[in-house]
Amino acid sequence: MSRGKISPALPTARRVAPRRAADPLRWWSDARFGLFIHWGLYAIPAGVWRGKRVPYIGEWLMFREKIPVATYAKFVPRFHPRHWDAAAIVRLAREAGQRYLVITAKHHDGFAMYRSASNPYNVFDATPWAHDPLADLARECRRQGVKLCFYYSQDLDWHHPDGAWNTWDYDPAKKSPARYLREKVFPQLTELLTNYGDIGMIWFDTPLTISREHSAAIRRLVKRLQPRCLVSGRIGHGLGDYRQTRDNYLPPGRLRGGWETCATLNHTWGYKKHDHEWKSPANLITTLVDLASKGVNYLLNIGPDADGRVPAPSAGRLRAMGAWLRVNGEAIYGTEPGPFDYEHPWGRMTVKDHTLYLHFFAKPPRSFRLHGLHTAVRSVSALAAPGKKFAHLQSLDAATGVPVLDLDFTDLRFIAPVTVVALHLAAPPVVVTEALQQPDGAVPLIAPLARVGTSAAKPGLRIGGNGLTENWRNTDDWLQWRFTLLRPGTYDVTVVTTHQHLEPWSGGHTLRLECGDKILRHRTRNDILIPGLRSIYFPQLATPFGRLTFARAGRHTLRLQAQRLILLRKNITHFSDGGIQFVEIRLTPAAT
Ligand code: JFZ
Repeated sequence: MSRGKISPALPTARRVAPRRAADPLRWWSDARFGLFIHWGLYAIPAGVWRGKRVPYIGEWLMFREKIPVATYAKFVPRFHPRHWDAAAIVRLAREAGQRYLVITAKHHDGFAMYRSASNPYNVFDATPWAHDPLADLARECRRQGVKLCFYYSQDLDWHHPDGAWNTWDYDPAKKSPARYLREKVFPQLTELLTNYGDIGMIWFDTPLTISREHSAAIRRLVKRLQPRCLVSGRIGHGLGDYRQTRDNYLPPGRLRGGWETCATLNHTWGYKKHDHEWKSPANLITTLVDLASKGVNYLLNIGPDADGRVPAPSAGRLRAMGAWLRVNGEAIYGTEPGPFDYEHPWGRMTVKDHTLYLHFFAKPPRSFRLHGLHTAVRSVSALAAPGKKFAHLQSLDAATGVPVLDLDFTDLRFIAPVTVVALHLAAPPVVVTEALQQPDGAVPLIAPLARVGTSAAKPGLRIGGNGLTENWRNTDDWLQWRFTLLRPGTYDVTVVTTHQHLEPWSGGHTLRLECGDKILRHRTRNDILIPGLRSIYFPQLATPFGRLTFARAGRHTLRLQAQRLILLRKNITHFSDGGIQFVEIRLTPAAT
């Protein structure tokens, strides 16, 4: 048990949200892990067009090459997947530990992968296969106990004259979104929500031109036909039942509310015959843990080929994830995110009732220490060997009152890629909620832990739901942190910024950092990449800011403000506002 008095200045909180049985998201958040399937005509070209390999995601071929509708439709008579096996695909999802499945019923190319009575441009009526794969999946999902969900592109449609973004066949001035909804979207959603039994969710996508009114009308239709069917965040205008991050995005810390990251096993959603850059099973399992620790679902994709076959590397990786989940699944399914807002250098945490799970990404030291947990620990054991108990001791840091937990992992057997240790607590975890110095000396000052301030009437800068700063485009606003140091000394200061790897980096801004009587100024830069899971698609870019020396342990305040901004029009995209995409400030003990 803890000894001595806890410093009253340290903000603490019980970080486990009470689970409401009536929560419509409950089946989905408990599932944590789903299978995404992108399958359509684009599997025929498979990432090759006019003899050349295309560099972008395979299902965007028609748009990127501006292929006329009449030309693209020539794929239709060639679609005859002899190896399609719905039972095997649902079985693969189960073997992987994926408890819901989302398949493309209609992607942006406008081709329906099911028998659509309202539109003849569909797999049953237009191809020689003359078969409804979604009917197969509905049967198999019911039989095997996997939740069936449909992806539907409600805005972009490069086939229908009124769909968004085909401006090479059709005059944009003549497009009528209302007619598109009336002629295609509403009838097809009605078919999907009437003819295939209970549907767990409609996974809408890419709401780039749709009005709020139309997003709302679509939501009303879904809820009228199947009130329990969830609506994904990409229906647009904040009308989803949960929110989605950018593709393949890993947030810097714990997110609030329902969130999902959809991700690829290689670098494409639709099948590309030349994309062999498969992520490793270790990367995938670590990503699953990372996302679960932040309260984020992981929707991991396969792209069957034109014959309906699942690429062997995809299946192998999913099965490896399932093998890990068969041992450690209790630390993923039905869990809450970890109690701390920030990541830990050794791994991640999840919570279920009175159990705090420590997910180690590498063998922990024999003497392992955790800062900030108030709740009494009853016992400690590894999920892979529950009979073996590990010694533990709780105390308070004399200088700051921060609760400290020491664990003796002398005999812990580390099983790659992630070994899970369960802390059985006396109650749900209560932790210090402010940024705390970690036992390795680092202090993680991530954006969500900051208070936003301004010298203007009101700030423009805000902390996005995905944990990054948004609209940081002025010099009036600032971020301010309170944090606790257990060890005085000199620390290297690093500012971390990011961007989506296919979009321009908005950098070169001059930032001003103030802590005590010290002021540091530097221009953000993009030549120092911090390695790690997040950097694959969202490069984590380090800007060294110099050093800070702290004469005393205890609580400190640090402020970060833009002093000079470089705002370029080219940095404003559909997904980025061109401002500072700030991730965190890292304080790390300076090498003496
Ligand atoms: C969309 C599709 O365009 C793509 O083909 C695939 O289906 C993917 C899962 O979803 O791509 C997006 C949509 C939204 C964002 C990024 C990619 N976003 O909000 O950053």
